[in-house]
Amino acid sequence: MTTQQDQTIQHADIHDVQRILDVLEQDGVVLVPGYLNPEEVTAAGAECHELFERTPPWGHHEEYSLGQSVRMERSDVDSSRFPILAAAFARPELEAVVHGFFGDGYIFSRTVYAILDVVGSTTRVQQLHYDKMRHLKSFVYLTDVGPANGPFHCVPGSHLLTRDLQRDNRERNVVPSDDDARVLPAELHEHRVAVVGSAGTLILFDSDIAHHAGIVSEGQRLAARSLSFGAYRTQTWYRTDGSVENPA
Ligand SMILES: O=C(O)CCC(=O)C(=O)O
Repeated sequence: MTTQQDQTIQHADIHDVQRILDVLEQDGVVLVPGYLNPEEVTAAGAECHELFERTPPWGHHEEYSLGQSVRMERSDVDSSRFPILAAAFARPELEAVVHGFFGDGYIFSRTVYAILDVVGSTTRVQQLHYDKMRHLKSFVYLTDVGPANGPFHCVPGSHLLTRDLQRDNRERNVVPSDDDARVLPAELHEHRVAVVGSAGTLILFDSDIAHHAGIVSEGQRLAARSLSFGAYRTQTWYRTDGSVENPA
């Protein structure tokens, strides 16, 4: 069973950094309605389509069954051609959140994705999971997202459980496998919340939260997201078999 978020996902203003940090610590997810205004939403949407259709050399098409996903490093983004996307993930208020979340040495909005999900889009992240390498995700809806067009789902509070599950690994710089990151107590499925919101809404979430990508049954969902990390991301990380997962 899935519930709508009305009572479950807390809202905050992007300038209220302390409240955002408090809610992230407690719930692992917070919603910032109106992060982009309607003009910015329209312009960001057009920039995403430009990325899909005339992909610059620094953009990488991700494997996607249907729909689109283009990944890029923010430092590569040509801000004269993609001004709104470049600015959306570089805002000082957002950086203040990332700094408060990770402390010194944080890596701000390093990687950015533009994503179009349509009926029939399938990806592995549609299964309930947490992310192998912890990060803070800034996820902006660029279309209105209701129950049918692929709302992000998560289980508020579950980041505390997975943080515990990964404590030993993290002390040893070990990342779990994709399969390990899908081993979750069955009851979590019952507590998933569908995060609906209007275009321009920002969802900030701790990637330790149990979550899955939206599944579109009608219409489509356009979105963009950035990933921010703590200083640990510059260290070398290993798979459980001892091979290097992320070179420093
Ligand atoms: O596309 C979504 O709804 C969110 C997917 C995502 O960020 C993830 O699975 O890590």
